[in-house]
Amino acid sequence: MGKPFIIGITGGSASGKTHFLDKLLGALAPEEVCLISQDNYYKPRDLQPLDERGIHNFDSPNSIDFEQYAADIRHIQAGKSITRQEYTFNNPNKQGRMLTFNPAPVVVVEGIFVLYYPELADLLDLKVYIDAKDHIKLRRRIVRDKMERGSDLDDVLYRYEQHVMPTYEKYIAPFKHDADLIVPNNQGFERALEVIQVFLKEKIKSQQHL
Ligand code: UZR
Ligand code: MG
Repeated sequence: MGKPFIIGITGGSASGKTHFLDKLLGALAPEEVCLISQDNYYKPRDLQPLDERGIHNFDSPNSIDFEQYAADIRHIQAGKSITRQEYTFNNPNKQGRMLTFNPAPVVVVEGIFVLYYPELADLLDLKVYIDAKDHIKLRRRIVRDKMERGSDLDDVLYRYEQHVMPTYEKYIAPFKHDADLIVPNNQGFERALEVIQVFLKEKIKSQQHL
């Protein structure tokens, strides 16, 4: 197998990164693609930064073990498998499963800081930024945090105003200009998704001839 093609997906929280990836991966065979999500590189909770009220700030770039993340991506790039313990969102007492990632012709690297850290950004062959209006992200975030992550509204709004937005303005939005493609996702991303799918399928095909 030749060198994998590494695609990075970033954008603000609740911009639709995970949803975009679900669709993208759904169009490829499991052995054709490997997703290494930044979510699994949160540091253990006792090492994550706290804000002035003593609340975990998951949106600080320091909450991520980006060195291990970059090292693991390089491993995959070199054709080796990696294992990583799954990060259990908002459930510190639950032990995450051990996950194994195998090399594949397409490797997807996804998370809010993948363009911010040069160690990560430099590994990417294509950088995609998913963009949505702030009020749409907030709406999605309220719904998601309630449904999937079990938070109450005060908690969601506190985090959004104190952590999510400041991080977005400082560490995410300025890097939009480093992206190769910006995908608007206020209503949907169907056509952009199709373009990227076709492109990746071509990449996979050309890898098979190496
Ligand atoms: P996306 N996050 C949690 O809710 N719990 C954790 O243990 C770790 C992270 C959230 C984090 C961030 N913020 O905004 C979001 N908070 O996950 C990033 N609060 O994920 O890009 O899918 O929105
Ligand atoms: Mg996500």
